[in-house]
Amino acid sequence: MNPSVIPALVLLAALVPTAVQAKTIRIEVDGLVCAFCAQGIEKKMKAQPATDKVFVSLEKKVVAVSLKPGQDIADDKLKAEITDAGYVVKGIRRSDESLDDIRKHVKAQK
Ligand SMILES: [Cu+2]
Repeated sequence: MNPSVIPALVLLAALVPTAVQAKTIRIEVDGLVCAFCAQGIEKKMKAQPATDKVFVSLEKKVVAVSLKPGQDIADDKLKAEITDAGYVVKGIRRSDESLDDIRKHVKAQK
């Protein structure tokens, strides 16, 4: 191997895990109508081993979960948990934003 490419490879190896690992999952949920819905879904998300913290916006129908370092929850698992509780998952998006940032953005969104 050409020695000049080694620093580039080392850099790439250092960047890849942080690029892949999401900090938070933002889920758009249909059917959240009252505080009991919000509470129930928060409880379900908190019961996941990879969950650090949960934020639920009843008004914007958004559930956001911050993940423990190096951990994740599969989309299928999220969908199953939310569907079983009687709600409809409209979208799942992973993000590098903190839960606080998502909370701010959701509250500001029209
Ligand atoms: Cu409800």
